Amino acid sequence: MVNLTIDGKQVQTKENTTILEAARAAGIYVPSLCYLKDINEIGACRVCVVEVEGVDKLISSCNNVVSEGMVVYTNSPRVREVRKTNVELILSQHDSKCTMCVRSGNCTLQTIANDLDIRRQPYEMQVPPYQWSPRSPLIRDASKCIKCMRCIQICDKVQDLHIWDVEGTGARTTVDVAYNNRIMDSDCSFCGQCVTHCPVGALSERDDTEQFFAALANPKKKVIVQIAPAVRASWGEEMGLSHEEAEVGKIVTALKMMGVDYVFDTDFAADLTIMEEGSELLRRLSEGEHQYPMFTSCCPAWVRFMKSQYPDMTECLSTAKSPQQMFGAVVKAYYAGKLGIAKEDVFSVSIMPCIAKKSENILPTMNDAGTGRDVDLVLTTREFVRMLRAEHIRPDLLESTPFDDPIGEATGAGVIFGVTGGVMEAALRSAYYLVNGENAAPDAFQNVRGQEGWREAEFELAGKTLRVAVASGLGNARKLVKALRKGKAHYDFVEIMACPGGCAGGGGQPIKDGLEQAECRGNHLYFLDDIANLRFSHENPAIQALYKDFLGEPLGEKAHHLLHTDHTA
Ligand code: HC1
Ligand code: SF4
Repeated sequence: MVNLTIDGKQVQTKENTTILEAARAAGIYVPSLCYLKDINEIGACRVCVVEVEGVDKLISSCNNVVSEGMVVYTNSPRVREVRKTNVELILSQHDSKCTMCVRSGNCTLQTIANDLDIRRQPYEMQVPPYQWSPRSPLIRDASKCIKCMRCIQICDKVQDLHIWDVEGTGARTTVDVAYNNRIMDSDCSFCGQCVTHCPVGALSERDDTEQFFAALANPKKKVIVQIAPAVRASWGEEMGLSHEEAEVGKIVTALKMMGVDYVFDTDFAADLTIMEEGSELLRRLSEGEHQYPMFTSCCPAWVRFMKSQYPDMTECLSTAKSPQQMFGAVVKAYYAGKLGIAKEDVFSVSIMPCIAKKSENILPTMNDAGTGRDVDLVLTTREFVRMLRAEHIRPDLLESTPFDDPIGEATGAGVIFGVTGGVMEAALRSAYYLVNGENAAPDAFQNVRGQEGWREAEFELAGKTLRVAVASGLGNARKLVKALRKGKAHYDFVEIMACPGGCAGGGGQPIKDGLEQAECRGNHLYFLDDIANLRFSHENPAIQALYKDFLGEPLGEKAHHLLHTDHTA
């Protein structure tokens, strides 16, 4: 242990602890901007500077460790002055139009500048211009970038994709897509992890809310919205609602108040995915040994990653489309008719915890109902929250409304799609039934739960040992795929989600700078599964009715046409 003094307080901490961590653990808050624990500890912004007795210069506290007898001042007059100057210099290269910024009210730079009582700009302004393709699902505004390097590090260290790099020199240094590439032509998965780890408004999703309001205002359109599993565990965060208060039924009410015609649950389509993917798995297992496992295909960032990094393995992806796309196809090809609407008059919207879904819905193959696009518009959880604000809807005053029939019904198995391991668990529940003709206990497969980035389990199925693995975060996905290619790992079925923690930690989710929320949101989804009336996808009566009335059999001709893709686009 190491003993030191911070702001006159005796502190004891483990060796190699940074001064910043030691101070914060002792209840002394040192502000920081570029710092991200274990990911970005480079002292670039110099907001966390502290004074150490016997050391001439102020030092950054995020990347200097404690030593025995050290005497630290975190807020001395010298520290305050230098910290303020450092922030003023950052602001001199930052477009500080906070009133129009997507992160206003949730921006670490704004908070720090306010806390430091900065009211004027003493330095000459040098703000780089905004130049970016408005078509990209992921937007970078160079005029907001503070060169903290967090996006570079998240993409390198967590997602192992290396999309961003430093560009230019001196005052013109900025961050851009590496090798002068354009984001749309790069291997970016659009997972959005760089967005959720940006402390300011430099990175965001493309804002598509205007298109939503335009569709609502169009009398010819029936607007049908689906809500993804993980959205229900996060949407209330920015509105100050607890998990218990932020019932999914309040989202339904709010959307109806905005003028939406029908609101359905993507969890229904997750149940449908299980029927198709579970059947596909059993068929594959019956074919005997394969070199590689079958991979889940519901995460579009993972599918994009696979296609760009390991194109020779794309055929190992399940052909099942994601629940979002299955839903879009079924709504237009089938339920529009049931509701007495022409499919061309349906405007199909999804609210997703994800940015990559904005690139999935425009793939040319995602047009199985023949209207151009099965899902017309994808909005993130953050965009939904912004729409609530724009409509002046106070969610704390809302009552809950049930999802619309007949495809509002879903099971606990569908809910846990939103957490890492959930797709696997839901699939195993139904695969067991399909093989044995009876259910296992609903929690029989909970060994696949957890936050570890790559985990594995074995289960007995059809008299054989089924080897499964679950990974989240593309860096973990790459490690797993590499192990498979080297013959160091062998599995039958693998679930991969691009974002750490699964969709609960998705790139379109509300941002709490420096705090990872995926585990807490995931636990809420497990809770919702636990209290659900139905916990097996194959027991969903709306799914049974859909097969009986329309689809026929899982993997049958109609299902194949509407619910599957070969991932060639
Ligand atoms: Fe997901 Fe999925 S779970 S991919 O994370 O399979 O985005 O929530 O909607 O499509 O169901 C996301 C979440 C979501 C799909 C489902
Ligand atoms: Fe990297 Fe994901 Fe950001 Fe793309 S969206 S740059 S893959 S972190």
